[in-house]
Amino acid sequence: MHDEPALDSRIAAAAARLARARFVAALTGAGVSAESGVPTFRDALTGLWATFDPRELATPSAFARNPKRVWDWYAERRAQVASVEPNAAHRALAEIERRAPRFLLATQNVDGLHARAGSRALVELHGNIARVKCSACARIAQRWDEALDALPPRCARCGEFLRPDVVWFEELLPAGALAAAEDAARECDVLLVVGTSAEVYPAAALPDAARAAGACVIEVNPDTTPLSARADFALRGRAGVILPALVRAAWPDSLGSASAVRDAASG
Ligand code: BV8
Ligand code: ZN
Repeated sequence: MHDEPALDSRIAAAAARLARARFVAALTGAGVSAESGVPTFRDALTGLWATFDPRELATPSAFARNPKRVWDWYAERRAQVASVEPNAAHRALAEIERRAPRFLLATQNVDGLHARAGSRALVELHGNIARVKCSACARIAQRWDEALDALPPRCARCGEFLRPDVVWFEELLPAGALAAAEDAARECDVLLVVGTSAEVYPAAALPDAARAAGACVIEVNPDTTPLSARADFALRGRAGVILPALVRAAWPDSLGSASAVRDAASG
């Protein structure tokens, strides 16, 4: 599968660190969902969104300027996320959670695919696209799947617009999630950094916090990122291929599990 011997031996060396780790943490970005068919942030927006930079749409000011446009963008993303399945990378991270003595997964993704793959020790740093909350009183409304006449709908309590329960640029992350991710970065033995361009803060500061605390940083990404030169292992390839290979190398008996066999087969 991996014709570069170098990559196999680096996977084996990284897997050895993973197998003996007391506490494994992971930070994921849009790249981990790419093989499920969810476009990453850097993949140019398509269709009627092609003219927008996602960072333009994911801001409080964009919502204030044109709530319907922002709501429509999220409604389209929500429909897409609901139509796809977790992939081998999501499943491998759920397997690592089962194997490691202690584990925490911090994701920047709002697609909910990690939870659907079975991850439980999980914090969503940027919220979740399946939840809706009031833009004023923050009451969670869970109404997005109803046929909605006026878009966006209004809060039953205060009448203000509802919005996706995600963190927009210039908004603070959920304090608990960020604190849990920062603690894990400081205390873990191994930090897996998977499918992120490591450019959006404060999430992008977690790998250096882990390195500073002596953790082994393993990056999985087909491309180089600002972090690659500082990672202990920069494993070049798609997460849906590299992560199952890491699991098999770290826990050879995991080969027994059905998902590992299926992943091996899917290659
Ligand atoms: C805040 C939710 C206080 C919404 C998102 C310090 C320095 C500079 C700037 C700042 C700073 N601190 C704060 C800022 C400002 C800003 C920021 O970081 N700006 C950046 C652009 C420079 N941060 C904020 O605003 C944060 N809030 O700081 O509040 C404050 C208050 C007022 C004023 C200032 C500060 C809030 C940030 C959160 C924003 N919300 N998402 C939604 O999803 O709609 S961010 C969103 O973009 C994602 O969640 C993610 O975080 C980011 C996209 O990055 P990635 O996930 O990494 O995806 P990307 O497409 O970029 O890359 C994909 C990668 O996958 C690539 O590397 C590719 O090679 C790889 N890949 C592709 N295929 C695969 C693969 N890898 C593996 N396998 C594959 N198959
Ligand atoms: Zn309200």
